[in-house]
Formats: sequence, structure tokens, C-alpha cells
Amino acid sequence: MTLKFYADPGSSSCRRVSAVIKHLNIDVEEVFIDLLARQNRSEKFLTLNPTGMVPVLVDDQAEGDPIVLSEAGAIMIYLCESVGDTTLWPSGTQRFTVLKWMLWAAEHFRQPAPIYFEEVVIAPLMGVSENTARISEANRLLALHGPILDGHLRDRDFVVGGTVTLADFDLAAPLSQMTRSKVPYNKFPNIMRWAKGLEDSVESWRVSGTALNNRMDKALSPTNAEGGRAAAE
Ligand SMILES: N[C@@H](CCC(=O)N[C@@H](CS)C(=O)NCC(=O)O)C(=O)O
Repeated sequence: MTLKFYADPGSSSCRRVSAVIKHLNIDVEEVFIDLLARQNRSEKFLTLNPTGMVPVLVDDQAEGDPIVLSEAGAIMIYLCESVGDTTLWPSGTQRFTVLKWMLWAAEHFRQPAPIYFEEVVIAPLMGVSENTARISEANRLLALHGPILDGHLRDRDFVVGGTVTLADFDLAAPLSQMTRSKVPYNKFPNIMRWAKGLEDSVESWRVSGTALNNRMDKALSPTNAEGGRAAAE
């Protein structure tokens, strides 16, 4: 199988997939889609994913039509299944508990992070002031959902079972931009302890985090931020 992974390493959704690729040692060709240069809006990229979002995975199988997948969660599961992994994506009933947390992450826990990112990181680059109503809504969502995960993690190092699964990657991803976007996750001591434990003990997660931070530092350096502003106008 020939796999092409279209990604910007500064994206926390791409990080979820990168961590799986690294964790399972899967051979992929990475195609850099520069979000800052709006390459995700090119005609060619939009034929792969009409939403214009990374990540995208294309599997050029030897036989049949290529498989084109967007949505990080679907890509992560596809990769695990394609190599027969049952560690990140356990078999049996545990699989449905992992899936439950992945869906909960998408529908609830991850919601505040992009709001903070747009208002605290992107808006100033565009010379726009912070929309306080959106930040209030993000805080409302965090106050609603944060205690659920924090309570679940009270006596756990991983979200499901005793080792890392896709549920950990999906739930920890929104903390990736925390130093820049300032989402107040530090109100939740168990979430903070668990997230640090993942960074310390899961190499694939740490490596993908380093790549994300390097990319973001470069993207937000004054020279590049100027380019990003021009591209957005
Ligand atoms: N639901 C999608 C979200 C992906 C997503 O939000 N991608 C962002 C980067 S983190 C993106 O491509 N943004 C570019 C845009 O919206 O134009 C997934 O889980 O893969």
C-alpha cells in the first residue's frame, strides 16, 4: 500500500494522526499543506477534501480506486486496522469504550480549543480584537465538559485501560496549543497530570508535539505572521 498523508504539522488534528503513524511505525509519504499559505484552499486540495481541512490520507491501493479519507479519527482507525493493531485500537468491548471517548472528544471536549485559538492567536494577527462573547461560550463549554474528563482521570493514567489508546490522543490533542491559545485547562489538575504523563511516557505523542511546536514557532515568528496576514486578506 502507498500512503500519502496531507498535513500541516502545526495542526493538532494532524498531530493525532502523526502520533499514530509514529507509534505504529507506518511508512507514509507526508505532503506538506501549508495552512498559512492557504494551500488547503487550492483547487487540487479541495478535490481531496471539499471542507479544505487537513489531515487527509490517500491510500493508493494496488487494486481498485484510491481510498481518500478526511477526519483524523477515521484516518487513525484506518491506519490501526490496516496494520492489524490492537493496542491503540483495542479489540473486543474495549474498542467501543475507546470509540465513545473519541466521539465525546469531537462533539464536546475539543470544542473550546478552536474558539480560543481563533480569538487569542489568529484575531490579533489579523488586527481584529477578541470576540469576548465567543470566549465566554468557550468557557461555558469547558466548565460543562472539563469536569467530566477530570473526574474520569482522577485515578487513571490513561483514558481506557492501562495503556495509551486513540482515546488519549483524541482527548489530549486540544491541549497542544495551550501555551499559545491560553485555554484554562490548568483548572483541571487530573487532566494536567494525565497530559503531562502522556508527553513523558509516550514517545510518539512527545515527538508529534515537538513537531507541532516547532512549526507553530516558525509560523508565528514576525516574518511569517506577516505572510499569513497578507494571505488571509
Ligand atoms: N474534524 C476535523 C477537523 C480538522 C481541522 O480542524 N483542521 C484544521 C487544522 S487543525 C484546518 O485544516 N483548518 C483549515 C481551515 O479550516 O481552513 C478532523 O478531526 O480532522
